[in-house]
Amino acid sequence: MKPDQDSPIFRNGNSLILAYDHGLEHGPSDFEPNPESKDPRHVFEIAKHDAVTCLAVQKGVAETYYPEYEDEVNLMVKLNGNSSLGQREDYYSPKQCSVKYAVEELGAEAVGYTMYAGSDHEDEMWKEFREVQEEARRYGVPVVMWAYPRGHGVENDSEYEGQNDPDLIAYAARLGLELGADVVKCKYPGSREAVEDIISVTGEMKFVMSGGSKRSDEEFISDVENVIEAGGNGLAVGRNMFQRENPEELLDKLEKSIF
Ligand code: FBP
Repeated sequence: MKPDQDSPIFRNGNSLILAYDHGLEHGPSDFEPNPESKDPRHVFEIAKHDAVTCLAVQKGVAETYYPEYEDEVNLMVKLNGNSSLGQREDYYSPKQCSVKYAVEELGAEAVGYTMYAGSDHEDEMWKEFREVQEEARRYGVPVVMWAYPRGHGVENDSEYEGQNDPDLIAYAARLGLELGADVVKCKYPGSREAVEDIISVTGEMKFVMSGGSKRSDEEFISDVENVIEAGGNGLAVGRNMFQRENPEELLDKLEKSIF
């Protein structure tokens, strides 16, 4: 069963996903610009803002902190992830949590899964994603694919400049539609026109922009507005929120732009 548009992670069809899995993906150095963000409660407090349609965290953070916030925050459990410490021949993001555990034990309203298109481990990740997608359908919760073209298949292709190439991002995004994601989250491809090109191949699936490293309010809002004007559906943002001292000001502005 495909989840309906009434899922709480959508508001007027759009989403602002606050992502806070950086302690796993990048390590505590991401918290240094704003040490308050070391404490998950600080980010759960940010997620109470009306503009935030859900907070995406890993299983351990959800287990410990979500019970205090379940009445005020919608939870997305990120099912896989990888640290920057592990050494592999190519990109792979192992799964740590099932959809069943995320929904039944943690109270998730949605699940997220990273897919590295072009990695030597693509087949393995497709298999894991198949299980995630089919289980999510049984529970009626939306599946968000973090869609990144990364790995030997991408780097070795001389036609492509790498993971920021708009054509490659479009291919990774299209995989989301083909494999049954409800939302695809991609790096900003550089312009409104490039977002339009990507969205032209993603059908009914929703498209949200990935926040990326911290930049000024103006630059950030301009990229988000380009995404919305191109027909996109919002963003998944981490560092541009929790590395700021007053993320509420930016959230107030983004609420107007996205919804
Ligand atoms: P940011 O807005 O900080 O980029 O966070 C969004 C996110 O998808 C996080 O969920 C994740 O930790 C991070 O980006 C991964 O980014 P990358 O793999 O590019 O380092």
